[in-house]
Amino acid sequence: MASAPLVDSRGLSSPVDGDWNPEDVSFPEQFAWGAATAAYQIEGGWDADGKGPSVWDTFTHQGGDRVFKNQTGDVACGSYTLWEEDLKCIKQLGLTHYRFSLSWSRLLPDGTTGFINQKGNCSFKIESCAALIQGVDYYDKVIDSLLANGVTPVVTLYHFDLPQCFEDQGGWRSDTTVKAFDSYAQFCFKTFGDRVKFWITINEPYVVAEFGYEKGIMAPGVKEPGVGAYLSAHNLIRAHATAWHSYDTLFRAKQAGFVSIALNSDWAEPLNPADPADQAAAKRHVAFCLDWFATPIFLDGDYPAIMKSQVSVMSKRQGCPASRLPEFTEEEKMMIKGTADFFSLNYYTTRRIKHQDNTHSQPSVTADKEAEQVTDPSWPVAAGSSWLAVVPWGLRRLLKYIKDTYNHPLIYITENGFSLSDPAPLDDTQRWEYFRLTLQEILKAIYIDRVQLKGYFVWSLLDNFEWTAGYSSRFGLFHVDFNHSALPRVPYKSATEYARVIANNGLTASHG
Ligand code: PNW
Repeated sequence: MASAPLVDSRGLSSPVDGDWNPEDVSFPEQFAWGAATAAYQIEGGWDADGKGPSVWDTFTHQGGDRVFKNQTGDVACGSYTLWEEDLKCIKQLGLTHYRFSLSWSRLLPDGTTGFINQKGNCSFKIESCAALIQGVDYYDKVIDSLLANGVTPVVTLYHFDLPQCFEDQGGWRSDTTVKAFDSYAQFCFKTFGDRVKFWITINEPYVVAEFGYEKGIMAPGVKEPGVGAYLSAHNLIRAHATAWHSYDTLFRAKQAGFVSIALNSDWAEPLNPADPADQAAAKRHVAFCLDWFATPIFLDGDYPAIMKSQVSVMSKRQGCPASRLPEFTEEEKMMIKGTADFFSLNYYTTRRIKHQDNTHSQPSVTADKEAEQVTDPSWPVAAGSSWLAVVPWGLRRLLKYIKDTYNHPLIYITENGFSLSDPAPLDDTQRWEYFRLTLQEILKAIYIDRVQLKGYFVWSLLDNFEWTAGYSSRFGLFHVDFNHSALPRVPYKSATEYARVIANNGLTASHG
């Protein structure tokens, strides 16, 4: 069977029939135009006003060259004290939506709601009470000023910064964290849910599990290959579903908001499109990243069949008494199924995948998957991130896959971006070209593939602390001068161009 060509002659766009031109059409009315950030990456003030430590405070303070030049988020963009500067950037872009995350241990320094929240009713350590009040004040200020400026807040409860006290009890490998997350989520719904209507419980559980508890390259730096990622992912799913139910039963009727979980995924193409083994491997690559979380949450409460069989076979071969992939009870499956009110997708890149027999004696998620990534030399790579091959048409294919696999959900792209490397020029013409091609693919997804895509958020509003790459990798629409104590924000050319797209609700001025 002849399949449609993947890309046009330039290699970055997907072709369309006839003379349909994405530059000629508007985005749908009410399309959400956003940018995203995360607390640890921008706030700084790591111990201000009694904030408790998170795993990223611990990880960066331990040094050991796990982060570029042993940099930390202690100061970052200073957003904890410079919120008004961030707001100016948001207004300059004309965003309709702003996605940011709450720092759990800024709001609840010991992670728990053990001391409750009114001033003067503090049964806990005094400095913790101060943190709670000032943490709530800070996020109240952010939320209220967004709303006053007509910008809809989209709030992530958890973006990688687990309170350290929970890590000390096993972190996401422990049921304690699942229960604590639900209390924290309820606290946030109760405190901010009168004004916040879009919630994301957890950002990228895949990244937390795989990089935090298997490879150990991100906080908390746990290296338990073949076990840690599956166990932590299991609890991240349970935590998400539990919090969704809390919203559903305790808050939805009154607050009428929407709750989801942000899932990141690569798109995958077989290295040899004619080879059935590579085709199957490409499917497994997506199964072991997106479907791992999306199948239980959006479909049937359970892991994808291919994941269950792969991990079971590999575990047996390695002499494990049972599969290293945990099982949900029937009750848990019922509880997990259907716990998302929209599909929140973070997309960065596409991979070519070839089948790779597992010959390793050492268990790992990568080995279980029997799929190896191969770099396609024809794809450009974002200057600031070696992992980020720029493949705009991959996003269109991934959106179509989500539509077809997950019952045509409402989708928001809650992160997408391209890094520059430090030092970065303000004239980032090349990067804007990547954004423009991506927006064209989005229009094709909406109007040709009929994907219900409701919004797009650039990662990120500001240059910020890019995890292990520190400040060397710049994803911002606004440049931040980290060597200057005022941390000035200056727009890149991409910011100006993005503002124009938002104002026109389309790629050219004819849509104004
Ligand atoms: C996302 N990968 O993480 C995060 O949500 C952001 O906090 C982060 O700054 C952004 O992407 C850019 O990296 C990812 O290796 C980290 O494939 C790593 C990967 C993907 C996403």
